[in-house]
Amino acid sequence: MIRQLCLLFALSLAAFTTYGAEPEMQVYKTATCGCCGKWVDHLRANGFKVTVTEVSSVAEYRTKLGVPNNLASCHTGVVNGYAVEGHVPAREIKKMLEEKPNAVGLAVPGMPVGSPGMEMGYRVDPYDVLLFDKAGSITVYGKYEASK
Ligand SMILES: [Cu+2]
Repeated sequence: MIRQLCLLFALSLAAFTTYGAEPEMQVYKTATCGCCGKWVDHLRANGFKVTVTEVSSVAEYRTKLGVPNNLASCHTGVVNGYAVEGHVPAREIKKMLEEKPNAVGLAVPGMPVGSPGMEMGYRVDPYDVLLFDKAGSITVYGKYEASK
């Protein structure tokens, strides 16, 4: 009986630790980037454990992580080996961590108004969340419509 209880306890503990684990994200941004900080707040509010490194230029980290220049934005991050470029919503990042696609990462190129960290009143510009791979192919992973 004790043995069984111990096993049960060990199993539930294991389930809890894998289930309750927060995804850990490393973010590279410049010190003066306000919208980058707001995006980090968005990630933290959605259960990500974020470590921020302030750098003089994000470009070298972007290149190192394999993000193509035409998908560039203001900050770059890495979570579970995936690159995350720009104002990507937590929803698509979680979807990627769950589905584990064969890809380099996600990007929201530029800085669309209304994306997480880029809020400006009620205005929302349409934008796509893009999944990109090593071979250079890009697919739409999430779609956000403009506000009416
Ligand atoms: Cu930005």
